[in-house]
Amino acid sequence: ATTDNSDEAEATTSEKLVIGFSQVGAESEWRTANTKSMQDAITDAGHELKFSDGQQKQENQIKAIRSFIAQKVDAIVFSPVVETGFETVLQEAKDAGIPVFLSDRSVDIEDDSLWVTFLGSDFVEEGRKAGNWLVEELGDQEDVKIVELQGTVGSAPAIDRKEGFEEVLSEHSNFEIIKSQTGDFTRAKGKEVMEAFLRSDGDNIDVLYAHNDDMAIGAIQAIEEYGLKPAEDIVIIGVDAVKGAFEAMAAGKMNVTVECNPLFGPQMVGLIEDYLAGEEIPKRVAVEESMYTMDQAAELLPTRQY
Ligand code: GYE
Repeated sequence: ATTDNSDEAEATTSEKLVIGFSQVGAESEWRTANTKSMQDAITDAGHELKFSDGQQKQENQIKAIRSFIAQKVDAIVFSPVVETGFETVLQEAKDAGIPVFLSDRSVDIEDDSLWVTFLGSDFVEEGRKAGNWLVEELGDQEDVKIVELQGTVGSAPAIDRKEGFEEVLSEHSNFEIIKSQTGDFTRAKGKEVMEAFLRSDGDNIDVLYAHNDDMAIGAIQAIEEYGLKPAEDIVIIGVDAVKGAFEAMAAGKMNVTVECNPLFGPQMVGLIEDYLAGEEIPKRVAVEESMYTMDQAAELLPTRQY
């Protein structure tokens, strides 16, 4: 009977599950693609989805998880807007015997028994990729002045993308980050903060490092309105590799984007099914991704899925 494990697993996984998904919000193209990927994967697998959009607010996410617990869902997929402050509610889920699967963003919590696994990208590595590209590109230029548009304050991707980027630049004294502020991962905020950067530092800015493409795209608008040429007067680096970035690159307005793949819904559903079928799954699962430049944009644009 012990060798018959696979049959048993199949019998268990073909069961219809009720899955609660507490999503961050709808702040970016990346997020929209991620939501769709997760929704499709859950319903295509024949499971029932209970979806909650947190509107980038921690308290909404805590409420959503409590409601999933009250509804006795089989599993919770949770994409935490910020890293800290979720201990209590995750303990409540654990006490109720409901497994929590961290999706996209991780938490900064000592007790890692409060969640089953974290499936997401390596944001520090994305920051390093952005930094390494810049060093390759402008490494021999003197006195390179960078402005940084950070993601949501306290979120894993904002903290880690800053860290990875700074780690690389710290070894090159010709680079200086002269301004760094949050644009909350949205186009509107990216534009607004870039306008402020331009007002104070105008023609001194050589490079924009934006923690996501949406903020970069908002900033491109601000740069054009200010009368400068994005990608020429100011080098523009984004993260995500969403369609909007490929369009901007194909139009010669953005230099590079580091890929952060949001299409891991099927991978997540696989992990949930495996876990509930009694399989052991790793604590950390990575999403695969790459990096794209302006000269590749026109060719790759039609094939981009998000
Ligand atoms: O880069 C950004 C989104 O957590 C990886 O959140 C995600 C980030 C993504 O708003 O566009």
